[in-house]
Amino acid sequence: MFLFPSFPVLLLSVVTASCSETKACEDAQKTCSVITCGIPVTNGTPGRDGRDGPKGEKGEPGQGLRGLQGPPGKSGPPGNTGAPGIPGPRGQKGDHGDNSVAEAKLANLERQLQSLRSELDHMKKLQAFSLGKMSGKKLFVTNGERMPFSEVKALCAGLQATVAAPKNAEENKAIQDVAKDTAFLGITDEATEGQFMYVTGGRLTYSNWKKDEPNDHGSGEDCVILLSNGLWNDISCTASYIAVWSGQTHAPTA
Ligand code: MAN
Ligand code: CA
Ligand code: CA
Repeated sequence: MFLFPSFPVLLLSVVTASCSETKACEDAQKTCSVITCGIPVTNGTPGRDGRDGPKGEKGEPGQGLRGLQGPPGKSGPPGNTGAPGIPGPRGQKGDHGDNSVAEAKLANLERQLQSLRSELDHMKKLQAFSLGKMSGKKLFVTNGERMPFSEVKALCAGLQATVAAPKNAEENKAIQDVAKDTAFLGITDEATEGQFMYVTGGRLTYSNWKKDEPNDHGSGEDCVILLSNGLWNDISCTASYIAVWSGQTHAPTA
């Protein structure tokens, strides 16, 4: 509302209206010294529109009909992994596995082994008694067969025994009595000629050579025999003599 072009007109119209009575006019004169009461005039033409006022507050929701629901939106990204659930209930007891069957068989085998060990110990004592030959802890045994030295070794290995080898006069006599004939001893000089060793290892600690023996006669004599008189002679390993071995007092436990 621009007052400038018609300012005097407006002032006149306002004041004119309020000065319809003398008292009011006088009051107006106290505050508006510039204005003088005058003759009433007709209203001027309305001024131009003023500037837009400030934005009003948001209105209440409308009362119109709600539109149809739109299609579902796209799926959102996956959420984070949730916490583990509580453990499930305990399952029923399973069947006996093969392990228990194997364990039962093993326990049975161990009982049988124990029984066999006891029986073997008993038989060894009986044999020792029947032979009447015991020299210390060694028990000399023979099957009375003659064979080359290689077979004597193989037989003894199969029996987890060692070829008889006397370590003293007492053992020499024990072997002599068991064999009843010329027998191989577990002694050779196959490794180094002239240096007789036990087949189990080690240099001789006892010997009972016949006079002029060992002589490595002929093409070579690397084995040793116990003659029926108890003396020793070196002889060819391919010749055949009685096999005598010494077993252990107890069977190995493992
Ligand atoms: C004789 C001696 C022994 C030798 C045998 C071989 O008895 O020479 O030393 O071992 O023959 O048969
Ligand atoms: Ca020899
Ligand atoms: Ca000889």
